[in-house]
Amino acid sequence: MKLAQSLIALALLGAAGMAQAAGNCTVALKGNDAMQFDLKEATVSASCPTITIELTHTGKLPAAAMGHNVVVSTTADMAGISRDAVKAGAANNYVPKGDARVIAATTLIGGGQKAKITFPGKKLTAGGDYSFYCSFPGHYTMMKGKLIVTK
Ligand SMILES: [Cu+2]
Repeated sequence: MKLAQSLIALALLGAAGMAQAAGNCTVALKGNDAMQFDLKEATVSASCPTITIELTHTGKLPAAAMGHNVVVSTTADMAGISRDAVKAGAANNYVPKGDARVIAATTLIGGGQKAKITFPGKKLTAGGDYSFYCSFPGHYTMMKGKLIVTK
């Protein structure tokens, strides 16, 4: 009995240690037909080897009418990228091509679809001012959140 308890305690300690070492490396985000994300902020760690952002469109409208993506950039670059995104058009998922300001961006999806993007944590700096947002024309003013970056 005592041995079993010790083993469980050890297992729990091990799991907690691993979770801490991995940091917060995944963000799961939902977008809907009312032009809303379900999160206003998310936290990731710059020490993550890989950060994953998963977007689920929980609505029913097609991408042409209510398309959503997730773009990550500094908050300062958000408005400029969103402006250029309109010019890039749907064929480019409303993401300016080869734009160094874009840290990460998913494809554009419609209702019932999912998109996922991964990028190295080292592309972010702990304590920096970052945002995630949808760059579909007219969406970023409502569909945005703060990306908090820890060490
Ligand atoms: Cu959108």
